[in-house]
Amino acid sequence: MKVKNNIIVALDLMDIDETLKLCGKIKDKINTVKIGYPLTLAEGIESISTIKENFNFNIICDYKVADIPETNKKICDITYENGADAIICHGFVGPDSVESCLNSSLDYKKELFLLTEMSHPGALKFIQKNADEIAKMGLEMNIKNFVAPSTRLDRLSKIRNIVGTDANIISPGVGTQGGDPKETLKYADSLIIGRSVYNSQNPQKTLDEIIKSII
Ligand code: NUP
Repeated sequence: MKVKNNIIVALDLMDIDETLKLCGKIKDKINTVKIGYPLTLAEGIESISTIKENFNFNIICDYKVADIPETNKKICDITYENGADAIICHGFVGPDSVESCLNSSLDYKKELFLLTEMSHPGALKFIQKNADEIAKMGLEMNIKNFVAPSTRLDRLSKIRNIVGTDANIISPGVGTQGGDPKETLKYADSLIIGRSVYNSQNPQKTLDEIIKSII
């Protein structure tokens, strides 16, 4: 997946018309978006194909898949069938659950991102303690795509060291959560940016400023 300008916009709006309006404004600056439960639960799984048909963006479905293997397979299969180019799954559930997501991605010739450490403060309590092991597990499973936080550059850097330079890391927490775009791109391949863009009065200008700041 080639991410234009190294920016993935998180479309966490809960209305498809507003989402499409936003996509129209930013379509020349980016080619990859991420949708999650907010839009999917509000507007249905057709949100994926609606965005695809209108803008032909790469679409990452941030469903943080975290169930037993059999259920993970069902979730991933239906998400890829509906047009997702990639899915984000959780790693803390262990190798069998992640393998089920990976096999689904291979069946559909699509991509899978493994979430290692999360970006919010609560991640310190449980997931940070196991994030290195989660990243190592992904590497051993031959997973190529990872998610790691822009809010803790030391941790992002550590996860980069574990997964290696060949891996693709996308990093949330830029902007509203405090992460810095340029610093984050020292370790990550792409930034995930939500509220700073979709809550902006002028999303194009906001993206232009971020793009200028990372060159
Ligand atoms: O660790 C994570 N942190 C995070 O913020 C993993 C994520 N997938 N996200 C998602 O990235 C979050 O659900 C939201 O869609 C986006 C960040 O949005 P914002 O903080 O830029 O608004």
